[in-house]
Amino acid sequence: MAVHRNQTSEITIDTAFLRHVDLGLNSRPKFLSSRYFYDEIGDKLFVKIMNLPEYYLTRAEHEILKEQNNALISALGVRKDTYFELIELGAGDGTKTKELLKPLVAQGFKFDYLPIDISQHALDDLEENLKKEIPNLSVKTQQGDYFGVLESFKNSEHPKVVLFLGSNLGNMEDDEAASFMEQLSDNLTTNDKLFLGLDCIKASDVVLPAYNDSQGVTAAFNLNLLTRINKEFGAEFDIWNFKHAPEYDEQSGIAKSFLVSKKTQKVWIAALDQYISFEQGEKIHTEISRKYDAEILKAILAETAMVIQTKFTDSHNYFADYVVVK
Ligand code: AVI
Repeated sequence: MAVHRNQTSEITIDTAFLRHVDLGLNSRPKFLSSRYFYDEIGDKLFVKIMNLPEYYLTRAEHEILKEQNNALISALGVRKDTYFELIELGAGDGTKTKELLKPLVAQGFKFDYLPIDISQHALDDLEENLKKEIPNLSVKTQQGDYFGVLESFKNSEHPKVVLFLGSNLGNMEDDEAASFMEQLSDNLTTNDKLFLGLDCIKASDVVLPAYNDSQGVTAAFNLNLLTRINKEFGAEFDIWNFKHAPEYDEQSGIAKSFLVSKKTQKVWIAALDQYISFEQGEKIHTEISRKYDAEILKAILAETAMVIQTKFTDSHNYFADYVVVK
């Protein structure tokens, strides 16, 4: 079992994750959340995914930020004589965000860049990199969960621009995305703007390869969830007995990833003191990657006070960045 030691050197396990494994693998159909993809190995695999030829999302959004940054800056309504806070949900490696940060600094806008992430490690790496690349940028990293940190800015008298890039919203079911947006809206005022990056609904022959790349990196990313359960909970998954299987429905724009059991098998999970049985061909649903159009986004925003102000797309119309206001 993975050994996590706390400050008093006791061995700890992630009990929320363990409860989730118990619930998900004892349900019919079985499920596990993609939230748990991102351990140290998962983070590295995701960086590899973003650089894969088939994974068009990152390149398309990068193109929008790079080629249209002046139009973006005016749509965000920021002014050179008014200080603002540029808050990013999820630190990432900053590659795309730099395309916005560089012109803002070069044109003399007054702002602090406040990336929020649960991982202090990710924030430290980003801060170090930004110090080298954009020395005049003021970076104030915020470790914690998004809403905890946003809450602390709620009463700030300065306008805020909140970035939520990379189609991260797409990893939520629609009802979850709607309540996420409601919470976000509650933390924004009419002076604030949300800059939201979403993958567009498009043909299956573009979407599916992005989730089933020829080098097998996405398969390794999905299967790493079982390896993680092995390490953290003393489970005995043989990952060769499972295969990565993505699906995409062009009509709804919903991509889903599954792990499929290649045979009838029982898998021991020590921390649950339990065997989990699998039929041959039985699936574990591990991820949703929803694709959007403006109508779907409007439906998700329906219960919030927010509306779409502007939409930017890349040259292939693969990806869209929306400016959303209250
Ligand atoms: C982080 N998220 C938006 C990615 C996506 O496209 O759903 C995660 C991912 N899963 C497989 N490949 C990439």
